[in-house]
Amino acid sequence: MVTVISGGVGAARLLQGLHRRIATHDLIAVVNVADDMVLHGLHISPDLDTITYTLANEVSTERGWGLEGESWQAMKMVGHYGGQDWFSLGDRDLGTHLYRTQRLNEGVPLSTVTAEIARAWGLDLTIIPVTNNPVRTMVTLAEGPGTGEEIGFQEYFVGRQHDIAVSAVRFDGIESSHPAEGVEAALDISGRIIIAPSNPVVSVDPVLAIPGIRDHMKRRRDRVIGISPIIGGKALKGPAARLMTEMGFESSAVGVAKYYQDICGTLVIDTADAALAPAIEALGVRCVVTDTVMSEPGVLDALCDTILDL
Ligand code: FO1
Repeated sequence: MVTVISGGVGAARLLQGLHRRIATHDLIAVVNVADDMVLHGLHISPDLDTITYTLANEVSTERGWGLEGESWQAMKMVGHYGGQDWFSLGDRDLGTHLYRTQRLNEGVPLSTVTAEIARAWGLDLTIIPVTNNPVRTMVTLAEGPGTGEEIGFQEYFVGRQHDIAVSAVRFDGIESSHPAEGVEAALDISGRIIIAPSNPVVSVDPVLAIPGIRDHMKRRRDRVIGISPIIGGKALKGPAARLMTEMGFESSAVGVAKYYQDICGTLVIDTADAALAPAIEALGVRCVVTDTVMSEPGVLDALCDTILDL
C-alpha cells in the first residue's frame, strides 16, 4: 500500500504516474483541505477536486484545476450583478460544488462525499480528506496597506495572485481537528508514505499539522519519501519558494529537507540540485538524485519507478 500526502497540482501529476503502477486499491491520497472555502454558499475543495479531476483525465490541462470544456455562464451572471466573480467557477465545476454542498447539508462527512464523487468519475483509488473538520489556511500580509491583516488562502492565492509578502501562516481550526477515518491506519500500514511535490508551507503542512499525523509519520520515518517541490531554488508553479523564505527556510532542496527532517527519511531531489545531496545527507536524510520535472515526457514514469524501487 502507498499513501501520498497530497496538495493540488503537483500531487495530482504524481498520483497519475503511481496510478498506472499500483493496483488502485493499494493507492491512497490523503489530501489537504485547508484551501477549502465556502463561497456563494457552496463548499469548494480545490485540492480534492484537482486530484479527482486529474485522475479522471477531466482536469483543464491549461489551468491545472477545474474541468476541460468549461463555460462560464453562471459566473458571468454573478459578475453582472457585481457579485464575487474573482474566483472562477466553471458551469460544470459548479455541479461538483452543488452536489458536495447538498450532501454536506444532509450531514454526510466530506470523506464520504469525496468517495461518492471519485466513484462517479470511475476512480477506484482512495481519495480522502486528511480531516472532515473545518481547517482553513490564513496568511498574514507583510507588505502594502494591509500589512498585519490576516486573509484567507484563496484570497491570497487567487485574489492577490500570491504576489504579496506574508509574515505568518496559520491553520484556523487545526487544534480541534482530527484525522478522518482511515488516515492514521493508512499511515501505519503503508509500505511507503510519499510526500508529494506540493507546497510545503500551505499544502503539505496543513496535512502534517492535523493532531496525530506527525506522530504517525515520525514512527514511520524510514518509510517516508519526500519529493522536493523546489528545483534550483525555485518552485515550478506557485509561491512555494517565496513562502519557504518568508517562513525562515532556505528556498532550496536543503531547506525542504530541513522542513521535513523529523518525519521524512528520504528526500528525492532533481538532478539540477545534485550538488546539494551531501548537505541533505548531513541532516540524516537519505538523498536520491533523479529527474523530477514531471512535465517532461517519461520523467513521471521514471520517477515513479525510482520511488517504488526504493
Ligand atoms: N486558481 C486561480 O488561480 N484562479 C482561479 O480563479 C481559481 C478558481 C478555482 C476554482 C475551483 C478550484 O477547484 C480551483 C480553483 N483555482 C483557481 C485553483 C485554487 O486556487 C487552488 O487552491 C490552487 O491551485 C492551490 O492549490
